[in-house]
Amino acid sequence: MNKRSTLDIDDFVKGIKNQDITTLSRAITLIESKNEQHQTLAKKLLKEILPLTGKSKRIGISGTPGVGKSTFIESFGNFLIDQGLKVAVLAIDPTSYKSGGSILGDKTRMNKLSSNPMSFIRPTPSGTNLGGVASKTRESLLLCEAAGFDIVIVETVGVGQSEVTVSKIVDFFLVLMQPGGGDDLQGIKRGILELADLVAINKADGEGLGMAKLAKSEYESALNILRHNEYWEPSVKLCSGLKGEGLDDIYATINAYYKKMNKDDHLKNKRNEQLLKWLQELFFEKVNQQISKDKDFEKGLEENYKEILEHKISIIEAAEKLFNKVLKK
Ligand SMILES: Nc1nc2c(ncn2[C@@H]2O[C@H](COP(=O)(O)OP(=O)(O)OP(=O)(O)O)[C@@H](O)[C@H]2O)c(=O)[nH]1
Ligand SMILES: [Mg+2]
Repeated sequence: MNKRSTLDIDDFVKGIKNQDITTLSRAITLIESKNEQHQTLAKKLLKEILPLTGKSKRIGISGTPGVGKSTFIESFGNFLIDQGLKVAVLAIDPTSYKSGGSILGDKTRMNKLSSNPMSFIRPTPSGTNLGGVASKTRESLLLCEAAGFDIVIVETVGVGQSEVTVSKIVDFFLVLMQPGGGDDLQGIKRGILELADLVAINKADGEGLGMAKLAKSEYESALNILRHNEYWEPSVKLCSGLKGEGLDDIYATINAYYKKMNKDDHLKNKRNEQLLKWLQELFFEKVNQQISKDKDFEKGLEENYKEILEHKISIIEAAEKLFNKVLKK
């Protein structure tokens, strides 16, 4: 078994180094697998390919359902390939972790891109928690980097949570907005705006152009208040994923961002901070898993719950008691 797994790993590493898409796809399946043997292999693989990572531009793209993400990525991906770049797209679909569904159907909306040998499109699997899904996405991103992709796009539907997680694994966060939506800048929209390194008002074509221009100035004012990074000022652009317009401007902005962030190691520092946060998150995830399995925790939870209901103890006292019982062992 040992010999076989060593062999497998060598094949995987060789394939990834040779930028072989089939191997990349199999490698992502391996890291997504819940099988313990696969997980051991996956850990080895990730360690082996780590020296090959770090060279891609990691771009997050988010926006509410129907804003035109798939259409935009189809256009933008092909635009990037025309510039001589290799493009990978990893798509996090919240419905997939809620319902167990898949967005493979989306590949049909990215027809030209998905059939281009310079591209790689991969939806994330269904999972039970966003942290877990994002963790796999992060590892998939590293695999894509090692396999020689210049740009790795992580797509997520902006519904309030997943985009925060994605912003922790990418360098640059592009938020797509629709015309006519600028007047209700609260809640989700506001939250997502805080993460944006660039806002693109999509569907700025045909009859929508006037509205898009209006939305642009509204988002510009909103960004003025939100400004979130001392090295980079987010701006607002117009684009049409459908017509393939405004893509060069967006690409130029992304390049300007990298130029600025690469100066004085800002990008390196950003990625290092992201690593630290991931380490913390993974650690707490482990602690969580461990405690959930703890019999004392289960029993203590029940006992304390009962006492709370009987007004014998306050909820804060109960939490402290439980903490002392389980964690101070
Ligand atoms: N006029 C115009 N319509 C667009 C544009 N981009 C997308 N659409 C239309 O908007 C609708 C939604 O586009 P999608 O690309 O599927 O949007 P999405 O954000 O991927 O949607 P979800 O996957 O459901 O979150 C489709 O009917 C598209 O044809 C655009 O640039 N201009
Ligand atoms: Mg879509």
